[in-house]
Amino acid sequence: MEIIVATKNRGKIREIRKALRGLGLKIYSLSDFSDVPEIVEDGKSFTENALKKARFYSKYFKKLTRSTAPSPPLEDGAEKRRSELALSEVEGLTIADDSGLEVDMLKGWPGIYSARYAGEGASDRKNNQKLLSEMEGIRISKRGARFKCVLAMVSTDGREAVAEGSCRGRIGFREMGRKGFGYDPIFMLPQYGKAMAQLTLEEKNRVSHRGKALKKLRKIIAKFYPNIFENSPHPSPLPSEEREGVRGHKM
Ligand code: ITT
Repeated sequence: MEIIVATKNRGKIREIRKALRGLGLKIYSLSDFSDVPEIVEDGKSFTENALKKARFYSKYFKKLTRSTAPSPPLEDGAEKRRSELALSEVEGLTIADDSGLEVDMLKGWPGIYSARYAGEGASDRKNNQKLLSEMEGIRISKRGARFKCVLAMVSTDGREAVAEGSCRGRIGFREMGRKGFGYDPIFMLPQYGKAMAQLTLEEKNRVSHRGKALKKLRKIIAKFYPNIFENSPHPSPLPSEEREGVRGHKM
């Protein structure tokens, strides 16, 4: 089965691919396709934005697969991938992630504006530096923050679900580590004595907001499509009696 992860954020894609490994899914991201339209993230919450992205791209790819279905496969690159999708799409899922950092001292800011905290198109570095300077002089006990992630899932047959995860930590005093992305270098995990950017991908997925949401998402996928787990070499995350079809699911 095909899954489209509706993001171009390479950090998110890496973590999502890792967490959904072993289900026999073909995972594409928006970077695999050319000329994909952008959407405005104008929702008032992570959930609104995640659902908006998932619904929009689900519709977009459904239309695309229909319109490209009669054409033969092309040579290579994105166009070929589009054709592959058109040829094999029987059922499929679009997943979108909206996430961000909520800082206690800043009353939950930057929250849904995390990607553009230091301005439209700002780099991770710029966002981190802005936050560090905003937090200058604030003592450690007042530097609490949490990452939040909402994953929205829309299937081609119209079913929808959302899964959430959060992770508490503290804003550090300087950038540490080179792994991960976004605010990871300044997000400290007291239980590890490390910044998120110092964790391996496996460690991050175990404790992070996205990792927790993805764990719930695997269970929702198992309920939506019990067959993919039966065909997979890895065991289903749910006992068989729990594997029933669900509609409009929230975890
Ligand atoms: P898409 O909308 O294409 O998915 P984006 O990067 O614009 O990509 P968001 O609108 O969800 O994604 O913004 C999320 C921002 O929050 C992201 O750019 C990071 O700065 C931050 N963020 C989210 N998850 C993070 C994580 O696991 N580690 C560090 N920063 C994270």
